[in-house]
Amino acid sequence: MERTLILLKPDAVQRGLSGQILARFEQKGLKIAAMKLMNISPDLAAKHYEAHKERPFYPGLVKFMTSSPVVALVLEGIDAIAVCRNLMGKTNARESAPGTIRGDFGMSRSYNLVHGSDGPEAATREIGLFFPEGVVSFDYAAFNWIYDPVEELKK
Ligand code: IDP
Ligand code: MG
Repeated sequence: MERTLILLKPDAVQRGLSGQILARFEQKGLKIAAMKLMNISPDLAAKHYEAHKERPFYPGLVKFMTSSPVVALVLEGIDAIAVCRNLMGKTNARESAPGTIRGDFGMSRSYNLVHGSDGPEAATREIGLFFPEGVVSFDYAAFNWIYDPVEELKK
Protein backbone atom coordinates (compact mmCIF):
# COMPACT_ATOMS: atom_id res chain seq x y z
CA MET A 1 0.00 0.00 0.00
CA GLU A 2 1.18 3.48 -0.87
CA ARG A 3 0.02 6.90 0.33
CA THR A 4 -0.13 10.20 -1.54
CA LEU A 5 -0.97 13.79 -0.66
CA ILE A 6 -3.83 15.26 -2.69
CA LEU A 7 -4.95 18.89 -2.51
CA LEU A 8 -8.25 20.10 -3.91
CA LYS A 9 -7.02 23.57 -4.80
CA PRO A 10 -8.80 26.89 -4.08
CA ASP A 11 -10.44 26.92 -7.53
CA ALA A 12 -11.98 23.47 -6.90
CA VAL A 13 -13.39 24.55 -3.52
CA GLN A 14 -14.63 27.94 -4.76
CA ARG A 15 -16.29 26.40 -7.83
CA GLY A 16 -18.14 23.88 -5.68
CA LEU A 17 -16.37 20.90 -7.26
CA SER A 18 -14.79 19.38 -4.11
CA GLY A 19 -17.37 16.62 -3.82
CA GLN A 20 -17.27 15.63 -7.48
CA ILE A 21 -13.47 15.56 -7.53
CA LEU A 22 -13.24 13.59 -4.29
CA ALA A 23 -15.76 11.15 -5.77
CA ARG A 24 -13.41 10.46 -8.72
CA PHE A 25 -10.70 9.26 -6.32
CA GLU A 26 -13.13 7.44 -4.02
CA GLN A 27 -14.93 5.55 -6.78
CA LYS A 28 -11.61 4.49 -8.30
CA GLY A 29 -10.94 2.61 -5.06
CA LEU A 30 -8.62 4.85 -3.08
CA LYS A 31 -9.02 4.90 0.68
CA ILE A 32 -9.32 8.26 2.44
CA ALA A 33 -6.69 8.09 5.18
CA ALA A 34 -6.92 11.79 6.17
CA MET A 35 -8.99 14.79 5.10
CA LYS A 36 -9.41 18.42 6.18
CA LEU A 37 -10.46 21.87 4.91
CA MET A 38 -7.66 24.31 5.68
CA ASN A 39 -5.95 27.54 4.76
CA ILE A 40 -2.38 27.22 3.51
CA SER A 41 -0.02 29.68 5.20
CA PRO A 42 2.67 31.41 3.09
CA ASP A 43 5.25 29.39 5.04
CA LEU A 44 3.56 26.06 4.25
CA ALA A 45 3.13 27.03 0.57
CA ALA A 46 6.84 27.87 0.37
CA LYS A 47 7.82 24.49 1.86
CA HIS A 48 5.35 22.57 -0.29
CA TYR A 49 6.48 24.23 -3.55
CA GLU A 50 10.19 24.48 -2.60
CA ALA A 51 11.21 22.74 -5.85
CA HIS A 52 9.54 25.48 -7.92
CA LYS A 53 11.11 28.44 -6.08
CA GLU A 54 13.09 29.67 -9.12
CA ARG A 55 10.28 29.25 -11.65
CA PRO A 56 8.67 32.40 -13.09
CA PHE A 57 5.20 31.22 -12.05
CA TYR A 58 6.20 30.63 -8.40
CA PRO A 59 4.95 33.94 -6.88
CA GLY A 60 1.58 33.56 -8.61
CA LEU A 61 1.35 29.92 -7.53
CA VAL A 62 1.93 30.78 -3.86
CA LYS A 63 -0.58 33.65 -4.07
CA PHE A 64 -3.19 31.32 -5.62
CA MET A 65 -2.66 28.48 -3.13
CA THR A 66 -2.88 30.80 -0.10
CA SER A 67 -5.84 32.85 -1.41
CA SER A 68 -8.67 30.58 -0.23
CA PRO A 69 -9.03 27.20 1.54
CA VAL A 70 -8.03 23.85 0.11
CA VAL A 71 -9.19 20.32 0.95
CA ALA A 72 -6.12 18.34 1.96
CA LEU A 73 -6.30 14.56 1.65
CA VAL A 74 -4.12 11.54 2.17
CA LEU A 75 -5.24 8.76 -0.17
CA GLU A 76 -4.10 5.17 0.07
CA GLY A 77 -3.95 2.22 -2.31
CA ILE A 78 -1.58 0.03 -4.31
CA ASP A 79 0.49 2.39 -6.51
CA ALA A 80 -1.64 5.29 -5.19
CA ILE A 81 0.81 7.98 -6.40
CA ALA A 82 0.76 6.95 -10.08
CA VAL A 83 -2.94 6.06 -10.01
CA CYS A 84 -3.83 9.53 -8.69
CA ARG A 85 -1.53 11.32 -11.16
CA ASN A 86 -3.26 9.45 -13.99
CA LEU A 87 -6.71 10.39 -12.69
CA MET A 88 -5.60 14.05 -12.47
CA GLY A 89 -4.33 14.41 -16.03
CA LYS A 90 -1.68 16.76 -17.42
CA THR A 91 -0.69 20.00 -15.66
CA ASN A 92 -2.27 22.17 -18.35
CA ALA A 93 -5.98 21.43 -18.03
CA ARG A 94 -6.60 22.49 -21.64
CA GLU A 95 -4.32 19.67 -22.80
CA SER A 96 -5.60 17.11 -20.28
CA ALA A 97 -7.48 14.16 -21.73
CA PRO A 98 -11.24 13.93 -21.31
CA GLY A 99 -11.99 11.54 -18.47
CA THR A 100 -9.28 13.02 -16.26
CA ILE A 101 -10.14 15.48 -13.50
CA ARG A 102 -8.29 18.37 -15.11
CA GLY A 103 -9.53 17.34 -18.56
CA ASP A 104 -13.16 17.29 -17.45
CA PHE A 105 -13.29 20.28 -15.09
CA GLY A 106 -10.58 22.77 -16.05
CA MET A 107 -9.34 25.20 -18.71
CA SER A 108 -6.19 26.59 -17.04
CA ARG A 109 -2.53 25.66 -16.63
CA SER A 110 -2.32 27.34 -13.20
CA TYR A 111 -5.87 26.94 -11.86
CA ASN A 112 -5.84 23.20 -12.45
CA LEU A 113 -8.00 22.05 -9.53
CA VAL A 114 -5.85 19.40 -7.92
CA HIS A 115 -2.37 18.61 -6.60
CA GLY A 116 -0.93 15.12 -6.27
CA SER A 117 2.49 14.04 -5.01
CA ASP A 118 4.82 13.08 -7.88
CA GLY A 119 6.85 10.33 -6.18
CA PRO A 120 7.35 8.39 -2.94
CA GLU A 121 9.80 10.89 -1.43
CA ALA A 122 7.56 13.85 -2.24
CA ALA A 123 4.55 11.99 -0.82
CA THR A 124 6.25 11.31 2.52
CA ARG A 125 7.48 14.90 2.74
CA GLU A 126 4.15 16.47 1.76
CA ILE A 127 2.05 14.24 4.05
CA GLY A 128 4.33 15.31 6.93
CA LEU A 129 3.87 18.98 6.01
CA PHE A 130 0.07 18.88 5.76
CA PHE A 131 -0.69 16.25 8.40
CA PRO A 132 1.91 16.61 11.17
CA GLU A 133 -0.76 15.12 13.47
CA GLY A 134 -0.67 11.89 11.40
CA VAL A 135 -3.32 10.09 9.40
CA VAL A 136 -6.35 8.13 10.65
CA SER A 137 -5.64 4.44 11.01
CA PHE A 138 -8.59 2.15 10.26
CA ASP A 139 -9.55 -0.99 8.39
CA TYR A 140 -11.10 -0.16 4.98
CA ALA A 141 -13.43 -3.11 4.38
CA ALA A 142 -13.93 -2.20 0.69
CA PHE A 143 -10.32 -3.16 -0.07
CA ASN A 144 -11.38 -6.83 0.10
CA TRP A 145 -13.59 -6.23 -2.97
CA ILE A 146 -11.52 -3.54 -4.71
CA TYR A 147 -8.45 -5.82 -4.83
CA ASP A 148 -7.97 -9.55 -5.33
CA PRO A 149 -7.38 -10.68 -1.73
CA VAL A 150 -5.28 -13.66 -2.83
CA GLU A 151 -3.07 -11.92 -5.40
CA GLU A 152 -2.91 -8.37 -4.09
CA LEU A 153 -3.75 -8.22 -0.38
CA LYS A 154 -1.67 -11.12 0.93
CA LYS A 155 0.26 -9.95 3.94
P1 IDP B 1 1.75 19.29 -11.38
O1 IDP B 1 0.81 19.95 -10.39
O2 IDP B 1 1.01 18.73 -12.56
O3 IDP B 1 2.69 18.31 -10.73
P2 IDP B 1 4.03 21.12 -11.51
O4 IDP B 1 4.92 21.26 -12.69
O5 IDP B 1 4.55 20.40 -10.31
O6 IDP B 1 2.64 20.46 -12.01
O7 IDP B 1 3.59 22.59 -11.08
C1 IDP B 1 2.96 22.83 -9.86
C2 IDP B 1 1.79 23.75 -10.08
O8 IDP B 1 2.25 25.02 -10.52
C3 IDP B 1 0.82 23.30 -11.17
O9 IDP B 1 -0.13 22.36 -10.72
C4 IDP B 1 0.17 24.61 -11.59
O10 IDP B 1 -0.83 25.01 -10.65
C5 IDP B 1 1.35 25.58 -11.47
N1 IDP B 1 2.06 25.71 -12.75
C6 IDP B 1 2.86 24.81 -13.36
N2 IDP B 1 3.37 25.27 -14.51
C7 IDP B 1 2.85 26.52 -14.65
C8 IDP B 1 3.00 27.53 -15.66
O11 IDP B 1 3.72 27.37 -16.64
N3 IDP B 1 2.32 28.70 -15.45
C9 IDP B 1 1.52 28.90 -14.36
N4 IDP B 1 1.35 27.98 -13.39
C10 IDP B 1 2.02 26.80 -13.53
MG1 MG C 1 4.16 18.69 -9.21
